Amino acid sequence: MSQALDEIKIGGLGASRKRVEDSRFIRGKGNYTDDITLPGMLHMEILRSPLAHARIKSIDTSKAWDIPGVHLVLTGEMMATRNLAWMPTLSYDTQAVLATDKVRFQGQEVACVIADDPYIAKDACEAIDVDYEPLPVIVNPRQAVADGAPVIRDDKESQAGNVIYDWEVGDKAGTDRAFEQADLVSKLQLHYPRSHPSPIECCGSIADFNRATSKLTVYMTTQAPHIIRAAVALVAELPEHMIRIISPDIGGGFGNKVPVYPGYVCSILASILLERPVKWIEDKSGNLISTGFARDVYLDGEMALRRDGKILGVRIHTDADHGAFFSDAQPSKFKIGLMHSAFAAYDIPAAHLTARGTYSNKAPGGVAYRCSFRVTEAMFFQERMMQAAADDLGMDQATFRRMNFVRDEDFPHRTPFGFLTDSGQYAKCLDVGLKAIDYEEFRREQAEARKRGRLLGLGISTMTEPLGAGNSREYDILGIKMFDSADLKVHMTGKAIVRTGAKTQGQGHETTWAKIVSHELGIPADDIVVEEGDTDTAPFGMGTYASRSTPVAGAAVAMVSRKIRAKARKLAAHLLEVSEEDVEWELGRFYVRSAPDRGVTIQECAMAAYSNMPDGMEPGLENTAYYDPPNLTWPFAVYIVTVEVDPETGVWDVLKMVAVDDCGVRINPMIVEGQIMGGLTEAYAMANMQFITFDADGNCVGSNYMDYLLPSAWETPGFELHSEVVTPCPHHPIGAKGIGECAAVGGPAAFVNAVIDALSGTGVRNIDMPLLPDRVWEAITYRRDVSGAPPVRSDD
Ligand code: MCN
Ligand code: CUN
Repeated sequence: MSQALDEIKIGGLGASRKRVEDSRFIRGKGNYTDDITLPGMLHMEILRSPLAHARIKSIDTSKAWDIPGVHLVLTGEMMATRNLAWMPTLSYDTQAVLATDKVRFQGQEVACVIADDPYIAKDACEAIDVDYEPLPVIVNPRQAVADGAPVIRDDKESQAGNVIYDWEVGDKAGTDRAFEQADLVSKLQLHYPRSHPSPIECCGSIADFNRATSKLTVYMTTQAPHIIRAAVALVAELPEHMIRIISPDIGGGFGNKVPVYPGYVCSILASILLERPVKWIEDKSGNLISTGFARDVYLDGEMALRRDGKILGVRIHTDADHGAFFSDAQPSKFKIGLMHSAFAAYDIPAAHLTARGTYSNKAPGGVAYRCSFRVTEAMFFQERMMQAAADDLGMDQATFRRMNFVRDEDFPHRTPFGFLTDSGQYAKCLDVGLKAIDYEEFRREQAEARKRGRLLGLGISTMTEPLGAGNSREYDILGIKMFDSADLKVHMTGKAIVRTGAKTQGQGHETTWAKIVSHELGIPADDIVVEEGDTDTAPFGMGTYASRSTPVAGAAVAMVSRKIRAKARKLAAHLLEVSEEDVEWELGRFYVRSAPDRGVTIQECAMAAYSNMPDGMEPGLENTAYYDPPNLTWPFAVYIVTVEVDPETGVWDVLKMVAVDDCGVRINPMIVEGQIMGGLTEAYAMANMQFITFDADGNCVGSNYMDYLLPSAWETPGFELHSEVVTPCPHHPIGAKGIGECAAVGGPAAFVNAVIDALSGTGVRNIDMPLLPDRVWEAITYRRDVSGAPPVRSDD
């Protein structure tokens, strides 16, 4: 008779366990970087450039030094004496820590002051006198490659112009042939604007160098503490074992906290020089103008079509504006991230993508923000192109997608750009979505409304996202292979601690990793504590971004649990006095095959590991697993939205939105739903209201929260979520696929497609995001596409 535990009751897989971390967050008891105070701690503030491009003629810091309470004023010149004026980026470029020769974007770090408190430091920054000689400014790729364009990176000897890379992937000849055979070629051009993750907590660090022990401890807001440790070791030439990076609670990352920022480096150098802890907490505008910008890509594509709707081939050209420094974190093999995941869900014989990256006088930008290395742009373009092609063919949007989907029986499927997708039920997800939105009925209503001058629209977007880099064969950052790890220690009373190389920033790892251990070992989730983010205690890992935690670190948690179970089995055999082969496992308990009533619990095995192990067995019940996934995981989703556009004002409202997400096995359904809701909210904000761009002088327009709007519950529409389609990942130990970014990746195109659909018949093919009322109004009134590409007029 089975005495197995009820997995849902103990909080294992499938249980909608409340997030354990929330009990401290909602009580205001979180421990964020800014909550930490160390004895003798000083405070650092940064002076930023008001100009986008200018030669620095001189910097006079004498008045700042004279202010009582100032301990140190750092400039680029001083950094240069220690070879720290420049630092390497995660994409094999260099970035100025503090400007020496020129400033290259508005908001660039020019000097730092370290003082008794942040107010003195701020005042002292204002007392620094910088003499700038303005230079011509570049704010888009067209200007970057124009004849006579100023060379932004004249610091690099090998850099002749402003092009960072020219890159291509796919089958050029095959694609050319597809276009020759096409009955119809559909074209689309658009700009995916800059967007900013804007986590509630800004970036910051507290560096604490102890001369007596030579140990450097840095508390910092980073999504990838081990990469930072390696970077500090290499840049500051400190021994790696003497560096401890602690990433405490993080108030949202969303990609903003992946890069290495000058503020971190300056606080570290200041602490080494002053031998005191130095705290730097970025202010909101500093965060918004200088860190972690995403997107800024011009996409120009065309699709070769057969009259019956079959897609024969796709060509895409991308121009990415990276700002002044190429500082994205992305796998080194792929210059434009995973942009070539575009069209992975569709069965397309041939495709070719060319990509060019250029410098501009804007803050470093590119990869970060809920995107798995530019998948956001890829899926956005894909679904906007699908809509345009269906319209050009005069075909129904749903039918056109369904007929081109990779079919369930065709997995594993090689995408036209070379990825291997392994599972999914695309048509089924679409059907669930169409039913939920009541597709046929809406189309009828839409036609009726049109007769009365009302503009209703429906937008479909699908996305399949490659989540979980590595495998290590293909994916590395700066040569460091992408795998992850988990370390599990079961104490003698059967309670446990699990640590991983990932770093939660709000995703709920403290809740979900415990559930995986529960699922594998039957230890109740409440008996397991999860810890991440301390490089002295956590096993080496590449951190949390690209929704890689569940696919990689989560898999490592399952694998280390299985190692523990294998040892516990030996202990059980010893306790039950039978041979190991006679021992069976059920959740939480080993028993004798021939006598199921005779058993021992996992907790009894744990006690034996410390008190009664068999002769010759190593004591203890602990282990570590490194997991190198065989493939990425490929979640799929369908998002459908209906809108009404007011033709008089261009204002549009969401009528209904449905989301069908298939992320394989859901570890914690409630957390998955939270991730989807959050992602859809961000998608809505990007599509509807978030405006941050640049004028011709390189001034950052929209660099405040009056223009760059963070949606609250008030303006966010309701979302209807569907979870009935579950296609387990064939290679993940528990069948899970990533989910953290899906809705933000696939969501934006659904909104834009809906608004464009509402305008059908006007000839408008594209309005660049955000779809602000004036842009929609302009499109309706003048029956023309509306571009949002910079430069904008500064009074916009
Ligand atoms: N999960 C699950 N079942 C699945 C998949 C995931 O229960 N089949 C759970 C996971 O165990 C985890 C959460 O959902 O608790 C997200 O998992 P995953 O998809 O693995 O993503 P990561 O944990 O790697 O999170 C990264 C992802 C990224 S890249 C961005 S950007 C983003 C996002 O998560 N930043 C966030 N969501 C965020 N949510 C919050 N609150 N804060 C951020 O900064
Ligand atoms: Cu691209 S933002 Mo998330 O991968 O940290």
